[in-house]
Amino acid sequence: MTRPTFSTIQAMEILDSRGFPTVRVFVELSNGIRASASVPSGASTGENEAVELRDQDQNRYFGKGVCQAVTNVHQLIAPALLGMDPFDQALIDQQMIAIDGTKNKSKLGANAILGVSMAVAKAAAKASHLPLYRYLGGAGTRRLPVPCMNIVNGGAHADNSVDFQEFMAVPIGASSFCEGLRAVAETFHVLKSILNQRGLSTGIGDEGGFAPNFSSNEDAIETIIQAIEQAGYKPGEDISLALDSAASSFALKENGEYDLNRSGAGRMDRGQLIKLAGSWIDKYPIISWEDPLAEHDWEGFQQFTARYGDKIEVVGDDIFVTNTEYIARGIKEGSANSVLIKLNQIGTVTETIEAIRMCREAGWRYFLSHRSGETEDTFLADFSVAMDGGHLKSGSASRSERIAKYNRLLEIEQELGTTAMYYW
Ligand code: 2PG
Ligand code: MG
Repeated sequence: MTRPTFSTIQAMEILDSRGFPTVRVFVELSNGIRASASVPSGASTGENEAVELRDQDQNRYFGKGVCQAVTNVHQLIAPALLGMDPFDQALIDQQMIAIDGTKNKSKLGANAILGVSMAVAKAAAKASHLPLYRYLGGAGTRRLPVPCMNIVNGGAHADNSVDFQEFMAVPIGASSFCEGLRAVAETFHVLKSILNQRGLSTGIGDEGGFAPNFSSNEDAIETIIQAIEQAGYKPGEDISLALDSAASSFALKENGEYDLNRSGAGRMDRGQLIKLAGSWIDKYPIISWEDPLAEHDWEGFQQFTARYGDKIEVVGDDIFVTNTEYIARGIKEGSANSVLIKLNQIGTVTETIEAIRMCREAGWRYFLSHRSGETEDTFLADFSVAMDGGHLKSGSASRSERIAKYNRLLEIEQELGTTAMYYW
């Protein structure tokens, strides 16, 4: 077989799930195969994330346009890749990193680079006549992730009284992805009726979870536990809880304190915040806690992990930004025991795989994640299976850009049939 090359690489500006611009890339191979990929975008972003290039033209989308990133795909990336072999994912990604030449992809834009990187992988999978998860993961790929469903949204993802950003229901006791998804989707619906009965809002946040004004952060967690029970499941056995504090979003720049002002819990220092988290870990069936402290609070992360790392998964998101430089430091300092993995934090498929490799070698976990700004692209679903990660968050049982990933996982599970595996 003659190996195909790229015949065209094109990009365009589309809208993400929040109605803000993002990049979609189309790749066509010399054998006529076509693929496209769309880039997600975050709200609670880590300071060291790869740069999402935005036009800053206040006359368009409040400065959030991505025309420059699109132009960069056409003028700087496409000409350099046209003769290349689409199966050379690492080389293609390396080439884009070299053209960019900056440490944080600020010249081309991580949104431009990632769009191409993902579209290349999809085109190569099609050219191999393999599903994307099989192409990226190889012959042994058969494990479905546990869907950590973000059923209550707070923090930067909602306008409510909840300081912590995400409260996820985690179906650890299910026998399959499909049963796990059912358990947490049912919990989501029961939660809605409980909120209704209490006269609380059932409006949703950016990731499709409910975003009512609970009387406290603890009220949020207790209401979720009530929903799990009323849905007929046992908290801690069938369904556990995972939290993402996204603590960088309520950390005070001036003195490193934390301001839980949305719920009215007030200011606290690192020690008090760790103590508060600890009291929850003792009391509630929490299995995983992401960003319990802010991205600069390496010492706090270390203390938290030393205290609770044996009991729960301590996940670093903003602190590591899917970047091996920061993950290596975290491993050395014992800052966590798991890394949140977001493709657009680092900007290429290859570097994302590198981050995962580093976690595996250190005996750390890794947790695949969507962004608060998403599209209908289901790349993440295939990627999570390919990476054998076992943990995935893709929002709630609401909003099609979230459900698209869960639905794709249902398809993959069906395709894998009796060979499919599922466990936390
Ligand atoms: C997070 C993510 C995804 P955002 O903090 O983990 O849930 O949010 O995409 O806004 O950074
Ligand atoms: Mg996070």
